[in-house]
Amino acid sequence: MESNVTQRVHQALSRFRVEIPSWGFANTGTRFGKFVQDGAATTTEEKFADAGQVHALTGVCPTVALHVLWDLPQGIDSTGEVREHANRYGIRPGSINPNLFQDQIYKFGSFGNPDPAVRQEALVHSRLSIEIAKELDSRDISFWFTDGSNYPGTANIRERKRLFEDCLKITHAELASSQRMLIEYKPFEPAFYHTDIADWGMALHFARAAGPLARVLVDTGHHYQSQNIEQIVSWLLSEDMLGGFHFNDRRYADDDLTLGSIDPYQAFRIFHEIQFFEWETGRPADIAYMIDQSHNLKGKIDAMIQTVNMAQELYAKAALVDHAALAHAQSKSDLIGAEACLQDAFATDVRPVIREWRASKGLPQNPMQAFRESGYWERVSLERAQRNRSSVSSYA
Ligand code: PSV
Ligand code: MN
Repeated sequence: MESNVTQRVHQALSRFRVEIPSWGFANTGTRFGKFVQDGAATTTEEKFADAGQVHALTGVCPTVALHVLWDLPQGIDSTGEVREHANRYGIRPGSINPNLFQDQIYKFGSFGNPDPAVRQEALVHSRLSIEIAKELDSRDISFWFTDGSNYPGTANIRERKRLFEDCLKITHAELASSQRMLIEYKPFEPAFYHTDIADWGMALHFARAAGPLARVLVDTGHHYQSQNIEQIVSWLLSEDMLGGFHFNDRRYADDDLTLGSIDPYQAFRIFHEIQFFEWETGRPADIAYMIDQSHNLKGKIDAMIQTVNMAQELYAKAALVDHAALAHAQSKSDLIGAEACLQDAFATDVRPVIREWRASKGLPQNPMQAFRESGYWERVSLERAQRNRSSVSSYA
């Protein structure tokens, strides 16, 4: 491999870190049922143990995203245990995700609910989530709202927008100056007529209304078919408002498929826009890269390792774009030349250099194989099988 390629890939991999979600290790399913896995994590400790495996083998996932209700059921009182798990399994708590959708009171929304008592509850939970983040030294509190409505005319859309602005401002005031509020958008599901934060423009508006520490979070699965996500990313970067990503792939809606499994060129183009921005401005983009996938059919740890591999490959390929040549071709409207800069980089097989980089860091060259040979999954499957099998749920 050309030494320039080796050097660029090594530099790219050395700065690339990606957070993995605790919920990716637990049994989840579709609304039609769950296919339980004997080895799925059944406790927060087991989620840390599994996430720790992924980090130990890949070396690039030092943090795990936590969902407050799912991972810290006792709120602040759970933080002591979480810290112990972090020390024991070698992976730190990452973004804290408030849960403003699961409780029965949120049937008609949280921050957008017309009932002030429900909004108050949502504010209390948000404050608690920020406290938890402070306690765990987590920088990002990542807000995703299911708020919306299912039928025309049933919600006052303008009034709800105002309520959101108020609640986000109040919540933002609780942040320490070292923290950030990330606001995630999603076009639909679970609401099917209108969603209060349905797209990046709405998220950007709310982030600006909330205060200076708020940024937009882009979940790659949360777009309509064929939407140009890299353009959204470029716009947010140029406004200094891109806070982070939830990576996954999709074919139809928010399918939570493995990153790059359907359209690897899409994720490559996103990484390219970010690295091109960094080259042009001379400053690193302050972005939290996170995975948001929860696999029902693939082995959970396998799927996470596969995703991390893919993220590294696509990030490394994007680092091979010749930025100077691209800028020149763009300025001359040399379409073939400009497009070739992306295509050549994307076509480069970076896998041998990635293996070399891993070896240079004392990591297994093939983390998937190392995991499969470790016997970890077989061991935890035996330990956890009974608990998992008794948790099967259905609509009946
Ligand atoms: C919603 O679809 C979402 O993308 C949010 O980020 C949630 O926190 C996550 O999935 C898990 O349900
Ligand atoms: Mn998400």
